[in-house]
Amino acid sequence: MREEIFSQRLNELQHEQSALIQLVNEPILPGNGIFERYRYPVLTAAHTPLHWRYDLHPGRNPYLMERFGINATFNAGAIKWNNKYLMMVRVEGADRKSFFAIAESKDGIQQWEFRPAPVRIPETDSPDVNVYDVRLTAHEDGYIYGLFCTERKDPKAAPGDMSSAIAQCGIIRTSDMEQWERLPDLITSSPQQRNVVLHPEFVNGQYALYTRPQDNFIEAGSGGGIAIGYTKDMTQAVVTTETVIDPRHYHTVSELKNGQGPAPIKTTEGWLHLAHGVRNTAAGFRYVLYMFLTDLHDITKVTHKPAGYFMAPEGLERVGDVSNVLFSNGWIADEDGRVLIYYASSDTRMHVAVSSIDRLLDYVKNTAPDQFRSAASVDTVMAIIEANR
Ligand code: M1P
Repeated sequence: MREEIFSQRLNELQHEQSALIQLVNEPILPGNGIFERYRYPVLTAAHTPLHWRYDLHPGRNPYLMERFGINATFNAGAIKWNNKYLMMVRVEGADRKSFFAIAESKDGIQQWEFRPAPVRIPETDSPDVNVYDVRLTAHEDGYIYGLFCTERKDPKAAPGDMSSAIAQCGIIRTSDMEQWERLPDLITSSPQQRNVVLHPEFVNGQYALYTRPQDNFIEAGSGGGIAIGYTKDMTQAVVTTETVIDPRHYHTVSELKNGQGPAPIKTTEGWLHLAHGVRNTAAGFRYVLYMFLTDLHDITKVTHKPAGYFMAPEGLERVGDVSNVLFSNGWIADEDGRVLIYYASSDTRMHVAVSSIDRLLDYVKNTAPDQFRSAASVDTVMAIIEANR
Protein backbone atom coordinates (compact mmCIF):
# COMPACT_ATOMS: atom_id res chain seq x y z
CA MET A 1 0.00 0.00 0.00
CA ARG A 2 2.71 2.47 1.02
CA GLU A 3 4.68 1.61 -2.08
CA GLU A 4 1.63 2.31 -4.22
CA ILE A 5 1.14 5.71 -2.59
CA PHE A 6 4.80 6.48 -3.23
CA SER A 7 4.84 5.52 -6.88
CA GLN A 8 1.49 7.15 -7.63
CA ARG A 9 2.60 10.40 -6.03
CA LEU A 10 5.94 10.29 -7.82
CA ASN A 11 4.17 9.76 -11.15
CA GLU A 12 1.86 12.69 -10.55
CA LEU A 13 4.66 14.99 -9.44
CA GLN A 14 6.82 14.10 -12.44
CA HIS A 15 3.94 14.44 -14.86
CA GLU A 16 2.93 17.82 -13.46
CA GLN A 17 6.48 19.18 -13.53
CA SER A 18 7.21 17.97 -17.02
CA ALA A 19 3.98 19.61 -18.30
CA LEU A 20 5.01 22.85 -16.58
CA ILE A 21 8.49 22.87 -18.13
CA GLN A 22 7.17 21.98 -21.61
CA LEU A 23 4.44 24.65 -21.55
CA VAL A 24 4.54 26.68 -24.77
CA ASN A 25 4.78 30.37 -23.96
CA GLU A 26 3.35 33.15 -26.14
CA PRO A 27 3.73 36.91 -26.43
CA ILE A 28 0.84 39.02 -25.22
CA LEU A 29 -0.08 41.15 -28.24
CA PRO A 30 -0.41 43.91 -29.30
CA GLY A 31 1.45 45.24 -26.25
CA ASN A 32 2.71 48.83 -26.08
CA GLY A 33 5.19 48.59 -28.96
CA ILE A 34 8.14 49.03 -26.61
CA PHE A 35 8.32 45.38 -25.48
CA GLU A 36 6.19 42.25 -25.43
CA ARG A 37 5.45 40.46 -22.19
CA TYR A 38 5.07 36.69 -22.32
CA ARG A 39 1.92 35.11 -20.97
CA TYR A 40 3.30 32.62 -18.45
CA PRO A 41 5.98 33.00 -15.79
CA VAL A 42 9.19 31.33 -16.96
CA LEU A 43 10.42 30.08 -13.59
CA THR A 44 8.47 29.34 -10.44
CA ALA A 45 9.15 27.37 -7.27
CA ALA A 46 7.41 24.43 -8.98
CA HIS A 47 10.17 24.40 -11.64
CA THR A 48 12.83 23.45 -9.08
CA PRO A 49 13.93 19.83 -9.46
CA LEU A 50 11.97 17.24 -7.52
CA HIS A 51 15.22 15.67 -6.34
CA TRP A 52 16.03 18.88 -4.42
CA ARG A 53 12.77 18.84 -2.57
CA TYR A 54 12.00 15.16 -2.08
CA ASP A 55 14.01 12.25 -0.80
CA LEU A 56 13.10 9.88 -3.63
CA HIS A 57 13.81 6.68 -1.71
CA PRO A 58 10.59 4.85 -0.81
CA GLY A 59 12.19 3.28 2.27
CA ARG A 60 13.33 6.63 3.71
CA ASN A 61 10.35 8.66 2.54
CA PRO A 62 7.37 6.31 2.18
CA TYR A 63 4.81 9.16 1.92
CA LEU A 64 6.98 11.01 -0.56
CA MET A 65 6.86 14.14 1.58
CA GLU A 66 8.67 17.30 0.68
CA ARG A 67 11.82 17.42 2.82
CA PHE A 68 13.04 20.83 1.64
CA GLY A 69 10.43 23.42 0.70
CA ILE A 70 11.13 26.05 -1.95
CA ASN A 71 9.25 29.29 -1.48
CA ALA A 72 10.16 31.35 -4.55
CA THR A 73 12.42 31.71 -7.59
CA PHE A 74 13.10 35.34 -8.47
CA ASN A 75 15.58 38.21 -9.05
CA ALA A 76 17.79 36.32 -11.51
CA GLY A 77 21.00 37.48 -13.15
CA ALA A 78 21.27 36.42 -16.81
CA ILE A 79 23.88 35.69 -19.46
CA LYS A 80 24.17 33.92 -22.80
CA TRP A 81 26.72 31.18 -22.49
CA ASN A 82 27.73 28.54 -25.05
CA ASN A 83 24.65 29.31 -27.13
CA LYS A 84 22.31 28.81 -24.20
CA TYR A 85 20.42 31.37 -22.18
CA LEU A 86 21.23 31.15 -18.50
CA MET A 87 19.57 32.65 -15.48
CA MET A 88 21.32 32.63 -12.12
CA VAL A 89 18.23 32.58 -9.99
CA ARG A 90 17.60 33.64 -6.43
CA VAL A 91 15.99 30.51 -5.02
CA GLU A 92 14.42 31.06 -1.63
CA GLY A 93 13.75 28.10 0.61
CA ALA A 94 10.82 27.77 2.97
CA ASP A 95 13.42 28.59 5.65
CA ARG A 96 13.74 32.10 4.11
CA LYS A 97 17.37 31.60 3.08
CA SER A 98 18.18 32.36 -0.53
CA PHE A 99 20.82 30.68 -2.64
CA PHE A 100 21.76 30.72 -6.30
CA ALA A 101 20.89 28.13 -8.91
CA ILE A 102 21.36 28.20 -12.66
CA ALA A 103 18.50 27.47 -15.03
CA GLU A 104 19.00 27.08 -18.78
CA SER A 105 16.86 27.47 -21.89
CA LYS A 106 17.62 26.92 -25.56
CA ASP A 107 15.66 29.92 -26.82
CA GLY A 108 15.64 32.20 -23.77
CA ILE A 109 11.85 32.19 -23.63
CA GLN A 110 10.64 28.77 -22.64
CA GLN A 111 11.51 25.29 -21.37
CA TRP A 112 13.69 26.62 -18.61
CA GLU A 113 15.28 23.84 -16.60
CA PHE A 114 17.43 24.03 -13.50
CA ARG A 115 20.82 22.42 -13.55
CA PRO A 116 20.95 19.31 -11.35
CA ALA A 117 22.34 21.12 -8.28
CA PRO A 118 22.38 24.67 -6.91
CA VAL A 119 25.55 26.78 -7.03
CA ARG A 120 27.93 26.41 -4.11
CA ILE A 121 29.70 29.68 -3.47
CA PRO A 122 32.52 29.82 -0.95
CA GLU A 123 31.96 31.90 2.19
CA THR A 124 34.32 34.56 3.52
CA ASP A 125 35.58 34.70 7.13
CA SER A 126 32.32 36.46 7.96
CA PRO A 127 29.73 33.96 6.73
CA ASP A 128 26.78 35.35 4.78
CA VAL A 129 23.42 34.81 6.48
CA ASN A 130 21.59 35.40 3.22
CA VAL A 131 22.74 35.95 -0.36
CA TYR A 132 20.63 37.31 -3.20
CA ASP A 133 20.10 39.33 -6.39
CA VAL A 134 23.25 38.47 -8.34
CA ARG A 135 24.21 40.65 -11.32
CA LEU A 136 26.34 38.85 -13.91
CA THR A 137 28.85 40.86 -15.92
CA ALA A 138 31.10 39.42 -18.62
CA HIS A 139 33.97 41.84 -18.08
CA GLU A 140 36.58 42.68 -20.69
CA ASP A 141 39.22 41.30 -18.30
CA GLY A 142 37.96 37.82 -19.32
CA TYR A 143 36.08 36.83 -16.14
CA ILE A 144 32.37 36.66 -15.55
CA TYR A 145 31.69 38.42 -12.26
CA GLY A 146 28.70 37.92 -10.02
CA LEU A 147 28.02 40.80 -7.66
CA PHE A 148 25.34 40.03 -5.11
CA CYS A 149 23.93 41.18 -1.84
CA THR A 150 25.33 39.53 1.26
CA GLU A 151 23.27 40.11 4.34
CA ARG A 152 24.33 39.62 7.95
CA LYS A 153 22.78 40.53 11.29
CA ASP A 154 23.66 44.03 12.42
CA PRO A 155 26.20 43.53 15.24
CA LYS A 156 24.93 46.79 16.77
CA ALA A 157 21.32 45.60 16.90
CA ALA A 158 19.77 46.16 20.33
CA PRO A 159 19.07 43.04 22.40
CA GLY A 160 15.78 41.58 21.18
CA ASP A 161 16.07 43.23 17.76
CA MET A 162 16.05 40.23 15.45
CA SER A 163 15.56 42.19 12.24
CA SER A 164 18.30 44.78 11.85
CA ALA A 165 20.67 43.73 9.14
CA ILE A 166 23.68 44.97 7.22
CA ALA A 167 23.65 44.52 3.46
CA GLN A 168 26.93 44.63 1.57
CA CYS A 169 28.20 43.57 -1.85
CA GLY A 170 29.63 40.07 -2.20
CA ILE A 171 31.75 39.20 -5.24
CA ILE A 172 32.28 35.93 -7.08
CA ARG A 173 33.84 35.22 -10.46
CA THR A 174 34.08 32.35 -12.90
CA SER A 175 35.49 31.44 -16.28
CA ASP A 176 33.15 28.58 -17.04
CA MET A 177 29.82 29.24 -15.27
CA GLU A 178 30.54 26.12 -13.19
CA GLN A 179 33.30 26.89 -10.65
CA TRP A 180 33.06 30.08 -8.64
CA GLU A 181 35.86 31.90 -6.88
CA ARG A 182 34.86 34.08 -3.94
CA LEU A 183 36.62 37.43 -3.65
CA PRO A 184 36.55 39.72 -0.61
CA ASP A 185 33.38 41.80 -0.25
CA LEU A 186 33.40 45.27 -1.76
CA ILE A 187 34.49 47.98 0.66
CA THR A 188 32.72 51.35 0.44
CA SER A 189 32.02 53.97 3.06
CA SER A 190 28.26 53.39 2.84
CA PRO A 191 26.70 51.66 5.88
CA GLN A 192 24.42 49.67 3.55
CA GLN A 193 25.10 48.58 0.02
CA ARG A 194 22.70 46.70 -2.28
CA ASN A 195 22.22 46.61 -6.05
CA VAL A 196 25.93 46.91 -6.86
CA VAL A 197 26.69 46.13 -10.51
CA LEU A 198 29.98 45.88 -12.40
CA HIS A 199 30.29 47.86 -15.66
CA PRO A 200 31.54 45.52 -18.44
CA GLU A 201 34.47 47.66 -19.61
CA PHE A 202 37.43 49.30 -17.94
CA VAL A 203 37.11 53.05 -17.48
CA ASN A 204 40.51 54.78 -17.47
CA GLY A 205 42.09 51.44 -16.60
CA GLN A 206 39.83 50.92 -13.56
CA TYR A 207 36.80 48.75 -12.83
CA ALA A 208 33.63 50.85 -12.67
CA LEU A 209 30.88 49.88 -10.26
CA TYR A 210 27.31 51.11 -10.01
CA THR A 211 26.49 51.35 -6.31
CA ARG A 212 23.54 52.43 -4.20
CA PRO A 213 24.75 54.12 -1.03
CA GLN A 214 22.08 53.91 1.63
CA ASP A 215 21.78 54.87 5.30
CA ASN A 216 19.81 51.92 6.56
CA PHE A 217 18.63 48.49 5.47
CA ILE A 218 15.24 49.55 4.05
CA GLU A 219 15.29 53.33 3.69
CA ALA A 220 17.73 55.38 1.66
CA GLY A 221 17.75 58.08 4.36
CA SER A 222 20.00 60.92 3.27
CA GLY A 223 21.62 58.60 0.71
CA GLY A 224 20.25 56.69 -2.22
CA GLY A 225 20.45 57.19 -5.94
CA ILE A 226 22.43 55.16 -8.44
CA ALA A 227 26.09 56.07 -8.03
CA ILE A 228 29.38 55.23 -9.72
CA GLY A 229 32.65 54.36 -8.05
CA TYR A 230 35.96 52.96 -9.29
CA THR A 231 38.42 50.37 -8.08
CA LYS A 232 41.77 49.27 -9.45
CA ASP A 233 41.43 45.67 -8.37
CA MET A 234 38.44 43.35 -8.09
CA THR A 235 40.38 40.96 -5.86
CA GLN A 236 40.55 43.72 -3.19
CA ALA A 237 37.74 45.96 -4.34
CA VAL A 238 37.59 49.31 -2.58
CA VAL A 239 35.49 52.25 -3.74
CA THR A 240 36.40 55.45 -1.94
CA THR A 241 34.13 57.90 -3.76
CA GLU A 242 30.59 57.25 -4.92
CA THR A 243 29.19 59.87 -7.28
CA VAL A 244 25.43 59.80 -7.74
CA ILE A 245 24.51 59.84 -11.44
CA ASP A 246 20.78 59.12 -11.12
CA PRO A 247 19.42 60.70 -7.94
CA ARG A 248 16.05 60.23 -6.29
CA HIS A 249 13.54 62.98 -6.93
CA TYR A 250 10.34 64.13 -5.23
CA HIS A 251 7.09 62.85 -6.80
CA THR A 252 8.63 60.37 -9.19
CA VAL A 253 8.51 56.57 -9.39
CA SER A 254 11.81 56.43 -7.51
CA GLU A 255 11.33 59.03 -4.83
CA LEU A 256 11.94 56.54 -1.99
CA LYS A 257 14.82 54.61 -3.51
CA ASN A 258 16.19 53.20 -6.73
CA GLY A 259 18.84 50.75 -7.86
CA GLN A 260 20.69 49.69 -10.99
CA GLY A 261 19.24 46.54 -12.57
CA PRO A 262 21.55 44.39 -14.72
CA ALA A 263 24.83 45.65 -16.22
CA PRO A 264 24.11 48.27 -18.91
CA ILE A 265 24.04 47.29 -22.59
CA LYS A 266 26.47 49.05 -24.93
CA THR A 267 24.87 50.53 -28.07
CA THR A 268 26.14 52.89 -30.74
CA GLU A 269 24.23 55.70 -29.02
CA GLY A 270 25.20 55.11 -25.44
CA TRP A 271 24.75 52.68 -22.57
CA LEU A 272 21.20 51.43 -22.01
CA HIS A 273 20.30 51.07 -18.34
CA LEU A 274 17.44 49.22 -16.69
CA ALA A 275 16.79 50.11 -13.05
CA HIS A 276 14.11 49.87 -10.39
CA GLY A 277 12.40 52.72 -8.64
CA VAL A 278 10.43 52.59 -5.42
CA ARG A 279 7.79 54.84 -3.97
CA ASN A 280 5.71 54.48 -0.83
CA THR A 281 1.94 54.20 -0.96
CA ALA A 282 -0.86 53.56 1.53
CA ALA A 283 -0.63 49.90 0.42
CA GLY A 284 3.15 49.69 0.93
CA PHE A 285 6.13 50.03 -1.37
CA ARG A 286 5.59 49.90 -5.14
CA TYR A 287 8.58 48.77 -7.24
CA VAL A 288 8.61 49.56 -10.96
CA LEU A 289 11.26 49.35 -13.67
CA TYR A 290 12.58 52.38 -15.53
CA MET A 291 15.27 53.06 -18.12
CA PHE A 292 17.88 55.65 -18.93
CA LEU A 293 20.77 56.12 -21.36
CA THR A 294 24.29 57.25 -20.48
CA ASP A 295 26.91 58.75 -22.75
CA LEU A 296 29.01 56.22 -24.65
CA HIS A 297 32.26 57.91 -23.60
CA ASP A 298 31.29 59.38 -20.24
CA ILE A 299 29.30 56.82 -18.27
CA THR A 300 28.60 59.32 -15.50
CA LYS A 301 26.46 61.44 -17.84
CA VAL A 302 22.76 60.54 -18.18
CA THR A 303 21.78 61.71 -21.66
CA HIS A 304 18.16 60.52 -21.80
CA LYS A 305 15.68 59.43 -19.15
CA PRO A 306 12.01 58.90 -20.00
CA ALA A 307 9.50 60.01 -17.38
CA GLY A 308 7.97 57.36 -15.15
CA TYR A 309 8.09 53.64 -15.48
CA PHE A 310 9.08 51.35 -18.31
CA MET A 311 7.26 48.40 -16.74
CA ALA A 312 4.98 48.18 -13.71
CA PRO A 313 3.36 45.14 -12.10
CA GLU A 314 0.22 43.92 -13.92
CA GLY A 315 -2.36 41.21 -13.15
CA LEU A 316 -0.81 38.17 -11.46
CA GLU A 317 2.50 40.05 -11.23
CA ARG A 318 0.97 42.30 -8.57
CA VAL A 319 0.56 39.47 -6.07
CA GLY A 320 3.19 37.54 -4.19
CA ASP A 321 5.36 37.45 -1.10
CA VAL A 322 6.10 41.15 -1.41
CA SER A 323 3.23 42.38 -3.57
CA ASN A 324 3.32 45.19 -6.12
CA VAL A 325 6.98 44.64 -7.00
CA LEU A 326 8.78 44.30 -10.32
CA PHE A 327 12.52 43.81 -10.05
CA SER A 328 15.07 43.03 -12.75
CA ASN A 329 18.74 42.17 -12.44
CA GLY A 330 19.14 40.22 -15.68
CA TRP A 331 18.80 40.87 -19.38
CA ILE A 332 20.47 39.50 -22.50
CA ALA A 333 21.28 41.47 -25.66
CA ASP A 334 21.16 38.80 -28.32
CA GLU A 335 23.22 38.78 -31.54
CA ASP A 336 20.07 39.41 -33.61
CA GLY A 337 19.36 42.70 -31.83
CA ARG A 338 16.67 41.29 -29.53
CA VAL A 339 16.82 42.13 -25.86
CA LEU A 340 15.43 39.51 -23.49
CA ILE A 341 14.39 41.18 -20.27
CA TYR A 342 14.12 38.85 -17.31
CA TYR A 343 12.11 40.29 -14.46
CA ALA A 344 10.64 39.02 -11.22
CA SER A 345 7.20 39.82 -9.93
CA SER A 346 6.40 40.38 -6.29
CA ASP A 347 9.50 38.53 -5.03
CA THR A 348 7.92 35.26 -6.18
CA ARG A 349 8.52 34.23 -9.82
CA MET A 350 10.42 35.05 -13.02
CA HIS A 351 9.02 36.35 -16.31
CA VAL A 352 10.42 37.36 -19.68
CA ALA A 353 9.63 40.33 -21.92
CA VAL A 354 11.20 40.87 -25.33
CA SER A 355 12.28 44.07 -27.02
CA SER A 356 15.23 45.10 -29.19
CA ILE A 357 18.13 47.54 -29.00
CA ASP A 358 16.47 49.69 -31.69
CA ARG A 359 13.16 49.83 -29.90
CA LEU A 360 14.71 50.54 -26.50
CA LEU A 361 16.81 53.36 -27.97
CA ASP A 362 13.71 54.79 -29.63
CA TYR A 363 11.91 54.55 -26.28
CA VAL A 364 14.62 56.29 -24.23
CA LYS A 365 15.25 59.01 -26.80
CA ASN A 366 11.67 59.82 -27.79
CA THR A 367 9.74 59.55 -24.54
CA ALA A 368 9.53 62.88 -22.76
CA PRO A 369 11.54 63.25 -19.56
CA ASP A 370 9.83 63.96 -16.25
CA GLN A 371 9.28 67.68 -15.83
CA PHE A 372 8.06 67.29 -12.27
CA ARG A 373 4.73 69.15 -12.65
CA SER A 374 1.24 68.06 -13.74
CA ALA A 375 0.97 71.02 -16.11
CA ALA A 376 4.14 69.96 -17.88
CA SER A 377 2.72 66.44 -18.31
CA VAL A 378 -0.37 67.98 -19.92
CA ASP A 379 1.96 69.89 -22.27
CA THR A 380 3.53 66.57 -23.28
CA VAL A 381 0.14 64.98 -24.06
CA MET A 382 -1.00 68.12 -25.89
CA ALA A 383 2.09 68.03 -28.10
CA ILE A 384 1.19 64.45 -29.15
CA ILE A 385 -2.44 65.41 -29.74
CA GLU A 386 -1.45 68.43 -31.81
CA ALA A 387 0.98 66.41 -33.89
CA ASN A 388 -1.82 63.91 -34.58
CA ARG A 389 -4.27 66.55 -35.84
O1 M1P B 1 11.20 43.32 -1.86
C1 M1P B 1 11.53 44.07 -2.98
C2 M1P B 1 13.05 44.14 -3.18
O2 M1P B 1 13.61 44.78 -2.05
C3 M1P B 1 15.02 44.97 -2.08
O3 M1P B 1 15.37 45.87 -3.11
P1 M1P B 1 15.95 47.34 -2.73
O4 M1P B 1 17.27 47.10 -2.16
O5 M1P B 1 16.02 48.18 -3.94
O6 M1P B 1 14.96 47.87 -1.79
C4 M1P B 1 15.74 43.67 -2.28
O7 M1P B 1 15.65 42.90 -1.11
C5 M1P B 1 15.17 42.87 -3.42
O8 M1P B 1 15.69 41.57 -3.38
C6 M1P B 1 13.65 42.77 -3.34
O9 M1P B 1 13.16 42.19 -4.53
